[in-house]
Amino acid sequence: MRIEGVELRWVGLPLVSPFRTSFGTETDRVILLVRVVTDVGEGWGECVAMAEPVYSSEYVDGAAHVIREFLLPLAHPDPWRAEQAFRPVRGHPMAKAALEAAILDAWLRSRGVSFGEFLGAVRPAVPAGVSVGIMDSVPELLAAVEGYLAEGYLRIKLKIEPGWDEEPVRAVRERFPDVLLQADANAAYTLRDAPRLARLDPFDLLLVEQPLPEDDIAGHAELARRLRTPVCLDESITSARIAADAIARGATSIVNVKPGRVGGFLEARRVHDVCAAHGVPVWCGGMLETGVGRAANVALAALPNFTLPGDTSASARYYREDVTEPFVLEDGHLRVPEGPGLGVVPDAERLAAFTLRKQYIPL
Ligand code: OSB
Ligand code: MG
Repeated sequence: MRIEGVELRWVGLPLVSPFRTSFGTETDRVILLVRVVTDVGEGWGECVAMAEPVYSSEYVDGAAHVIREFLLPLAHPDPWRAEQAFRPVRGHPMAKAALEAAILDAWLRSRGVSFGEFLGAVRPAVPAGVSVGIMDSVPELLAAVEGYLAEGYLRIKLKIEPGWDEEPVRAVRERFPDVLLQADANAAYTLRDAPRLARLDPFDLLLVEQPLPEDDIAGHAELARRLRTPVCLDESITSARIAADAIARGATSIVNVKPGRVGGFLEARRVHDVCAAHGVPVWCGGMLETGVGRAANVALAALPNFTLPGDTSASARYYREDVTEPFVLEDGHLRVPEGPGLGVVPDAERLAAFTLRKQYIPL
């Protein structure tokens, strides 16, 4: 396989409803799609960076620049060699993950192997949770949660921040006593807020996700000692090595795995493996992906140590129209695609309709 060039494509998709987190409100997603062109076929990857550097330091235009100027010249058709070749470029895991995914998709398609088979999927479908944004009022939140449960979602995650934590969590728990429930703070608290976070303990949460800043492993370890609710890290876990370190220090007893955050699917599998070796369960996070990123995430979420439902929701939770055929909930699950590579491709017409800008870079 020889890489002939890469197309970068900026896609704009309105969200079905605004998504508010402790770091901001998303109403439209700008997504960078990467299409690798090789002598034996194409491959697709989705960059999960957001338009602005508010979840992590990466952002769409920065990622496109890094791919074009620094990663593409180093690219190799063998996915492991590509990953190695990208190492001299510091950081930029989302840019690396997008290009790696596109190369991996082309490589797998040329071999007739699916992402699921390649990664080691052990389930034909994965249980779906849903991440519910911060709302203007508790009644509005309860209505949203009720709607998602009626659709069949198997786990609810509530976004929290100081001032929107105990009250909404209590309300959801009282109204839905048996639902699998967890909370995500996106680094909105400090260790001084430990007593306030401990007030979530009575509500039987599966976990509280990333309460403290991403570089505060020691703080999370101290917080974990003070909470009954298990602490789960998202933003902090940027590699398998950091996952092992955070586990050893007692900072995380469950791990959110996002391939974009750790630099690719090969590293994501290593995070899964190192967590499994420590008896730490993992679940698949999300970044409001289109069907391109979702297809690969769903395959990853079918690995054995993904024992909690992920933020792998159906296409309709995010977008009125997806760029691929939509992922749909079946009995609360998403089916793992079975075709070669991602098992899905963007629909040319819809893709063209949503494209804001594109650039082909021959190698
Ligand atoms: O922290 O998990 C997060 C979305 C964008 C950025 C960060 C996060 C999220 C979500 C939504 O929680 C996950 C999804 O449904 O894709
Ligand atoms: Mg999170």
